[in-house]
Amino acid sequence: MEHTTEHGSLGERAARVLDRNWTGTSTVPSRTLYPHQWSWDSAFIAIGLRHVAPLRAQTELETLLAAQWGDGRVPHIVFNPAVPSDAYFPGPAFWRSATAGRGAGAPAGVQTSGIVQPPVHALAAWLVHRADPRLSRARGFLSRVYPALAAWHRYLLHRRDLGGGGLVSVVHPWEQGMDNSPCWDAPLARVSPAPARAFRRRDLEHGAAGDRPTDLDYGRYVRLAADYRDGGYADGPCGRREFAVEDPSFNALLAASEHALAHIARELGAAGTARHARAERLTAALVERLWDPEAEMFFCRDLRASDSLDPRGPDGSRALVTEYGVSGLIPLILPALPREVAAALVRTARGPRFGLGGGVRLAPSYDLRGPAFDPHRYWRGPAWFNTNWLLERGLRLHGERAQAARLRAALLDVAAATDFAEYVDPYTGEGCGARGFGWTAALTLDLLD
Ligand code: 2M8
Repeated sequence: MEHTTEHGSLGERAARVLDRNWTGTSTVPSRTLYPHQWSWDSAFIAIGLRHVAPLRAQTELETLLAAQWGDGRVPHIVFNPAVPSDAYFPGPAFWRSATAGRGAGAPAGVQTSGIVQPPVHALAAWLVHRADPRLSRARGFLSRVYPALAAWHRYLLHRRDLGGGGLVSVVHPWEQGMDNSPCWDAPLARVSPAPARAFRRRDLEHGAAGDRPTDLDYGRYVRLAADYRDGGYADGPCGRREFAVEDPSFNALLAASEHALAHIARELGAAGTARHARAERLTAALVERLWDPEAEMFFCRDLRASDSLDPRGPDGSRALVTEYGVSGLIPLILPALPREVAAALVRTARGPRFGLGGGVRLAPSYDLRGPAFDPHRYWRGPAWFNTNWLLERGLRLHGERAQAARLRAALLDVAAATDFAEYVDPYTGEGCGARGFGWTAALTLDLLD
């Protein structure tokens, strides 16, 4: 498809979206639905911004890291004080970071949430540096962000290895980022929802109810977040959570970012060897704990389901949630993935569940044949640009050039046709959710480069 219209080239249109979403220090995912700074959105946005505004890309990451907590966590939302506090739910009055998070070292000068999101930031920082190394060196960009990124990874690896097997657990579906994925249905079913009268959703003022999570989902999100907050956002043994899941995508992104931290360390004159080794250990732990060779898929591990099971016995596998979410394909981004695992994942991506071999425009967020598949409901089927961008990278990394090129072309076509939609129907490419969405525009710029 030709990407130039009377409104300018696709790259110019994408850059204009990022200009409109820029607040002066960071970029909002959407002016309407998400009017603050989101953690993994900012990482993807920086990856695109680096091509058109490298200084802004560096600032994007620096702003986020300035809100880091003393214990190393990078909060999933940094609230913009200029936006009315009830514009988004749950807002600053719900999270109460400065008070409830004091024990965990929440910063005093900025209001944030208390949960995290996938650690894409070191990967983003490295890519941002490489786009303009002269500017980066002149500003000391890497030497400023490196300690914060190292502390962030340390927090995840030391405070969040709740299963004790070398992988990080998420304690809320919002942490993993694919909020209402069917992968969470079983672990969430144990959580008693907060009553609907206890909160007021704001998302439905900007998005169609049929494209968003249900009220029951929200009740459970609110319950989990409120319990975590009321426990002072503590993670250690006394902070035992009702929901604790090891997720393939979250851990794969941590391993990819650990490789990126190794590159950053080397650029700064240190040895990166230990970090590469850690990334490889994470990759090995992913395969050992989450890979199912018969299914040819990575699955989530529900730590609470395994509580009653002997983790060494054959029943330990029952703790795997055998739903095919796109999260299970994301480890394809890892260079140290065993060759046969990578080949099997490519088969799954091309097969009938994800359709990349034919049948869909973009890979869905969930199994096309799964019982819970819904082509329009948020993370229960629609195709998203960040996950497809990661798959494109993974396919290229493992030598699947033609498949990657087809996916890249489809991403650009769909982004152009939907005015940078938040997510799309995987079959038709019809846009859903917000338009002028931050990471869709940013990753378009990255693919165009
Ligand atoms: C969505 O999540 C937020 C909560 O964090 C929401 O639904 O209000 C998810 O798609 C998440 O992955 C994304 O980072 C966020 C902002 O784009 O929106």
